[in-house]
Amino acid sequence: MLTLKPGLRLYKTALDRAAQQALLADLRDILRQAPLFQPVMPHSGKAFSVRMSNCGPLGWVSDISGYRYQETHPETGRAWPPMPESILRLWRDHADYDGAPDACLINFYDALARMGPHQDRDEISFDAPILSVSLGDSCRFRYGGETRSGPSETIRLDSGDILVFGGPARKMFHGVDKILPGTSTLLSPPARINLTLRRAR
Ligand code: MD3
Ligand code: FE
Repeated sequence: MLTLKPGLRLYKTALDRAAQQALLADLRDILRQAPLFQPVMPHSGKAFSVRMSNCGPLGWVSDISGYRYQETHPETGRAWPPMPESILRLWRDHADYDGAPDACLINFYDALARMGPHQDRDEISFDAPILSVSLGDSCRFRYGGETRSGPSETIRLDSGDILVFGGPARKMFHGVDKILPGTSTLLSPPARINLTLRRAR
């Protein structure tokens, strides 16, 4: 475990190849029931380059009217699939927090997808950490301080890495600058999947 900043912990290759494949099998099951959707930005309606789905009691969605957590898939109208034990275990083993996550956002990146710098502030409380799991292609991940344009650093995230953002790191700006296409053979065709486990309520 590496502490990158106060509250920001990196567990390099927390999942070995077999664990990554087992988690991926669970995700394929989830995505059959809750297909990836393409969120759009509030107000502008401009599409995200990242496609998304969720599992757990609550899922994060974005549409023309805003960002929010909701209990159902925006297109099928069905409840999100439950969080599998494989995901709950990652939280228990790394989050250092009493209480289970109630939302797991699944972000799917093709070679050209990115996520601009932002803060995660749609959760009711900031006392719980956010845990992120990377699968598939590596990316250049940017994280910084309290402002969008303030000083920032980049690290490469590889398949199987886990990041935990708690305490003073919970409100930091962060984003995905670039996918490094073809750096992993886990997914075919090559892509990156990121899971973020949260307590939304
Ligand atoms: C730092 N996802 O879904 S994960 C997101 O790789 C998001 O898909 C990126 O940012 C991705 O909101 C980055 C790392 C991450 C997630 C949540 C955070 C970093 C964070 C919350 C607070 C601070
Ligand atoms: Fe985020």
